[in-house]
Amino acid sequence: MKVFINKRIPEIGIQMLEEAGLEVVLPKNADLSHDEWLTYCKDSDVILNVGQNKYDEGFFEQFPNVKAIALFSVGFDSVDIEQANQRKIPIGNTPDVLSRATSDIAFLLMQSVARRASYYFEQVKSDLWGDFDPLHALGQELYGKTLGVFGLGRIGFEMAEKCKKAFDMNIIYHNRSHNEEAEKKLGAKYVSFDELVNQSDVLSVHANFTEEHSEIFDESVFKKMKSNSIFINTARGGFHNQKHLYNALVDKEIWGAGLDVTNPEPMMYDDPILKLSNVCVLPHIGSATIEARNGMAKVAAENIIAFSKGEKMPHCANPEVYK
Ligand code: 8YV
Repeated sequence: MKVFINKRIPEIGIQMLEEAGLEVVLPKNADLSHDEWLTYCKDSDVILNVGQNKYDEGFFEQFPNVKAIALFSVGFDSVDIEQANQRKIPIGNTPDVLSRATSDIAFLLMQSVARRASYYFEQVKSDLWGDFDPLHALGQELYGKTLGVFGLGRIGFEMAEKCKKAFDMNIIYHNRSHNEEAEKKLGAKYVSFDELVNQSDVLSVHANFTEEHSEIFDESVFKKMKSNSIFINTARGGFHNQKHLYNALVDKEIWGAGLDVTNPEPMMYDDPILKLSNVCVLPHIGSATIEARNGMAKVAAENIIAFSKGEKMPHCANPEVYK
């Protein structure tokens, strides 16, 4: 069975696949053009996908040889799951192993924005470390404030737990379903979307992205948020309208924003949002730790090995294919 991996991943994953007797195809060139990528897909049984290649109806039509896809990500918004289901193609993903790392980044962004870390770092680098001014560009403390989590799954839970432990924050959340563990352990309270938007001092996005939520955080939502509030997005850039976010920041409708994901991605270096002092932007590094990436490589390999033995993938985004 031929497994095509489009970018080098931690060695552990490759080793596991080879030890399981699978043929690993790993191009030397880390940056395949779209056409090169298609050529490799044509010749593969399974794809271990790194990055945001799209798997839609056209892809599945063109490559009936592809029998399974193992994503090197927890998010599976790059795949048309309906189409995969119709063809009984299991889509593996990598939950859990990156929850700590990604929630750490949400937590880091929240603090950097609250204490204006990016602004001050820029000041120091630009030789603008001026005289002490008791009133200049003050930050805000997070103790006892309200964290609103949009999408309280594994990563949202970890973020909420950190905020509870570090700052004794009140946790409210909006989700497809109730998260009983979070309610019991963290005293998290389920609220409507409007209540989440109205009541959060920090609103952190952790949901799985679907088209139905495309740019759900738009001008109408930012207008309803508190003027001291911080918007954090470490999930997918498609959740927010970036122009509207920029306007909300400039008009001081919200206090600041911390983004590890942008809309579009990668974002332009001259995007006006980068000029704002109340913003911190990172280039989608939520899972970029040695521990998380090793874990992702292992889980992706486990998914493929299970598939190659005719077993269920242990982490499958569309378990309905096994029914
Ligand atoms: C990946 C991610 O870095 O897991 C996810 O959903 O967004 C990140 O961990 C990215 O998708 C690269 O494959």
